[in-house]
Amino acid sequence: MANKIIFPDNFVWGTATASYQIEGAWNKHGKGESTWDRFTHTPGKIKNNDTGDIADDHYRLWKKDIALMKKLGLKAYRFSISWPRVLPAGRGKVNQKGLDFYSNLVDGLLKAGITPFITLNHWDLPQKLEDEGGWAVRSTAEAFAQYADVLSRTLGDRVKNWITHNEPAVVAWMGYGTGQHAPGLTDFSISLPVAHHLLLSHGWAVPVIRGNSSNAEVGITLNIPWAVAASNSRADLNSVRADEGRWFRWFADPVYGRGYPSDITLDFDKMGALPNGMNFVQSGDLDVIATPTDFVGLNYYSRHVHRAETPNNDPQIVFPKPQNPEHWTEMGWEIEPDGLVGILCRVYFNYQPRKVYITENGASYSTPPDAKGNVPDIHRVNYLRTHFAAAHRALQAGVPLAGYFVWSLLDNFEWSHGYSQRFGIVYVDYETQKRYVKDSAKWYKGVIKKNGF
Ligand code: IFM
Repeated sequence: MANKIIFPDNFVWGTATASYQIEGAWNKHGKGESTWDRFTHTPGKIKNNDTGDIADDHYRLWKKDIALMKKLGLKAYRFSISWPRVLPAGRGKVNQKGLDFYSNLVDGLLKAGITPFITLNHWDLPQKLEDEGGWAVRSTAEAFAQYADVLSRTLGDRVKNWITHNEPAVVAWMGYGTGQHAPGLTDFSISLPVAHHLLLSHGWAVPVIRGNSSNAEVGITLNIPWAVAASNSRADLNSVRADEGRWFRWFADPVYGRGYPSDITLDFDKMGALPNGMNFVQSGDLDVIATPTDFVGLNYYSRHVHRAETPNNDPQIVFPKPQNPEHWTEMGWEIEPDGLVGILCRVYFNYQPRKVYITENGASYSTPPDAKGNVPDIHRVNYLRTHFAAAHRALQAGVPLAGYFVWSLLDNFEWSHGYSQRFGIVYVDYETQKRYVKDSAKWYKGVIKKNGF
């Protein structure tokens, strides 16, 4: 029999969600329009033209969802705030009903014994701010600091764990560079100031939150794949360097006081993304961005194998056709638990964050409920088991891993894939909004209870 894997006392076992992916109520009770509302309401942007207008109807069903979390024994819940629900114009007048929603949610969680972890920006920027230039302009970073102030002043007495941004790389590169995400722009020369203003706003928000919330811990969540080369050829190795540099180091290096990585600056320059150099970086900005944080959140899902097949050796990830659901999730993402050990060790030993959380990890499988209402999502159980074991190996190697948030509590709106991908440990019937606890959730409940498996 395999040895038991037991996690440290007080290990934080949670699940994560994001406002636009679950809340619905896109125009209720004074909420302003977000960039994701605008994007999904534009035909042709999202698979099946799905929108988050209703999503999991969590705005209405939040009490039931907390009861569900309590039943699963979750210790913590990571959720994000819809900025335009609280500040419809992005700054200025507060929408009290929107703020009350989150205040009640926090009270409900605390009453259920669940620790709230708030993410301030999980991508749904107020459209009003986008109309003024979005993340490409510095004033949006200033507005973010005001938004952080409103939230931490109101909830900071009860919420002690704050994440400024979720995966800023995705906003910058996919929202403004490739256009697969809102606001759907396709200009890398805009992406670079976008990335900078996201990071700057993070740096400005950290002391604001600390000032409003005594003993608060503040961090940022970055996405990081396990990038490996298909061969030892210079081109393949270069592809790994360029891709992980663009997706991870471009954000982690400045947050940890190293400034922007020069090799990637060169890459951006070569691709014409820096027509005016780095003129969006003002004096003192890099010090602001490097404001010390309490933790880093890492989102890990998959391994990326790089083969530089394109004529100009652009970073290229090889995605062979998914064959076996034990090796590939339905997103077509390759499963590699060892990659989790790899990224945790790499980030900790390289950047020395005070603490690390896995703020997202999970798998998309569409397993439906059977006639009895059970959801036998065995592949997700295997995915989680092997990744939890990997996280434990990283702990043994000395990584100060403090918690693990499974993505996601509920099946939800998976961005450009609409509702076609299901990441939840709880199945959602979108017609009836009925929730079905999947086998993975039942298994996870046991892990939390035993603090291991
Ligand atoms: O659903 C997303 C989440 O919003 C951000 N990280 C990756 C998840 C799965 O694609």
